[in-house]
Amino acid sequence: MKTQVAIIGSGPSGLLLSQLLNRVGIDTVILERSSRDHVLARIRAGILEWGTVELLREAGAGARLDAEGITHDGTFMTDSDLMVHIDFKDLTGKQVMVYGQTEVTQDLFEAQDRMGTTIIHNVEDVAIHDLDTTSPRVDYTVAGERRSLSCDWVAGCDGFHGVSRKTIPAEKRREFERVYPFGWLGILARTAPIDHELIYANSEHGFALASMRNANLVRHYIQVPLTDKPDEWSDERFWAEFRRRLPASAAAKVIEAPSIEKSIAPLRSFVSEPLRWGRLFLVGDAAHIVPPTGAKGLNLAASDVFYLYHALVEAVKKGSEKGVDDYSARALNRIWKAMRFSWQMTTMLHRFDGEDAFAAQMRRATLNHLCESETARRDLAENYTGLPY
Ligand code: RFL
Ligand code: PHB
Repeated sequence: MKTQVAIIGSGPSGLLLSQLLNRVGIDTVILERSSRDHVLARIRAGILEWGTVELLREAGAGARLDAEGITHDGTFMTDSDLMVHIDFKDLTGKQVMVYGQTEVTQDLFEAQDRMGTTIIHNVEDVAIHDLDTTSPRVDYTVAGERRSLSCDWVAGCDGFHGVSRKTIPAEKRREFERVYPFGWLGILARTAPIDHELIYANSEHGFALASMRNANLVRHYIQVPLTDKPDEWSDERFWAEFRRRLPASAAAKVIEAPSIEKSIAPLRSFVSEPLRWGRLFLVGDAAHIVPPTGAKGLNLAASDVFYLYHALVEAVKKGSEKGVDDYSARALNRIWKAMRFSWQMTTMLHRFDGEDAFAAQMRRATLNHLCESETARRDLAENYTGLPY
């Protein structure tokens, strides 16, 4: 089999890149390790920057998002009973949209089906070869049969545990990492959100986030030790701890319901440089991970796709490799700023085990400063709603 761009992974990065390329007549084949049902069962990100919304529209996958997505003009940050509203719209003129990653992925799969793109699921043992030539090759096994895909370019959209990043020789990669000493326990439940916007809560008992998917579906999180297991957290225990971390006025509005999903995700900051090796590009989680506190994971995947899409169009349609040469530096410039913001939000809102009394005062002072300074609020709003591409 032959294609112009071989894409490894059908998460949001792989699907969005493929969809944008197909729309301008560039041929792709996607190789995915899991089944479609498995990809669609993953509950992950929930907040889209406006740049992501616009890119999904440009890809022809914006109709349901425009009908069902909930636009948010701001968010709340709290420290015990101290509460500050960050009014994105007023401070920056920008908004964000509540629309789950599961929905984004489903819309992109459907758009790709309409396009007739070849997406091969349940592939194993993907191996990328000849990246230093103009005709690389991707070998894989499906239904017990070894096959080969010849291509001009390879997009590594296969997430943190994929093969693409590891294909770049270790001595040519530089990795930066910070692992946080806690995780997020998340639940999904059919009940009404506490407020019309998200609440990021810091308290003496740790962090909590009140989020949502729609008017009758909430996604709530609490910070937990990495050693905790989801089955140690009954619904009753979760709701009690969640309420304890919110300001009293917000806790009073919590309407409990049974969880329909419960999982723990570790928090990590990670970047691997460079994002290009010969004819291979790393995109999204294959190249970088952010802690979810800034809601940047999915949005960074979208901005990487934006840069790579334009670079590949320039290379394939105009024969200029300037864009592909610049891809790594352009994407990393934005990635590092989102890394900084996500790290800062994580530090500002979480309790670290064994911390001293000074740390809690620093968090409280940051919240107080946000309450009193429009400049501080605007800085947060500018980063949260997404820096320009
Ligand atoms: P994905 O979504 O991980 O997709 C990668 C795809 O590649 C496939 N794959 C392979 N295919 C073929 N061969 C191989 N060898 C392969 N290895 C892997 C995988 O099966 C998968 O389908 O990466 P992508 O597309 O770059 O998208 C990035 C986003 O998914 C990610 O940034 C966010 O979901 C991060 N994230 C969150 N971000 C937020 O903004 N808010 C959140 O609340 C949030 N929660 C999360 C998250 C990530 C999580 N992970 C990765 C553990 C919760 C979790 C649990
Ligand atoms: C979510 O709704 O899953 C969500 C929202 C905001 C975040 C992280 C996760 O910062």
